[in-house]
Amino acid sequence: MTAQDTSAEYTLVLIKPDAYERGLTGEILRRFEVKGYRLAALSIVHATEETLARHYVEHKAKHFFAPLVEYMASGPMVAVVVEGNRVLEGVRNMIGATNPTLAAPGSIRGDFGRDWGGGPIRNVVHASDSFESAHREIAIWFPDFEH
Ligand code: IDP
Ligand code: MG
Repeated sequence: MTAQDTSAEYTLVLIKPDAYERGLTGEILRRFEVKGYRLAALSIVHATEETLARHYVEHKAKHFFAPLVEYMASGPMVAVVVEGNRVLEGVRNMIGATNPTLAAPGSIRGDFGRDWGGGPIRNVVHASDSFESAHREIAIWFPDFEH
């Protein structure tokens, strides 16, 4: 918890393999820091398909599940826990819409993502969408992190 925060709230962000490969990690983390959030945990990880299947369990039945897991396992990425009051809402707002072609300019996906045709949507980052998913996802990527 930072000095100005009245309660700790955490979200899980993944800087997806294409963004890590393109060298966007520093720029994306900088945006969270200048917004005023704190980076509470950080790790570079090449995820297994098993871990990704746990992470994306809600999408298991979707047509894009297998290509999504394959894309996310295609190279190393950065996992981050971001902290601050209303950080879940704030970070979802900062990353923008799922489809990077439609994500608003100024958002992370809007500024750094685009459509590459076919396959899974490569949209630069993941962020938890609720308190419950943040709790579950942080436990997957940072099992020792107390939250
Ligand atoms: P989110 O990342 O904005 O929360 P979700 O609906 O949870 O979006 O989807 C998880 C991820 O699956 C997306 O970020 C994107 O990479 C991929 N994805 C979502 N919908 C589609 C689709 O219709 N086709 C291909 N890939 C998709
Ligand atoms: Mg989601």
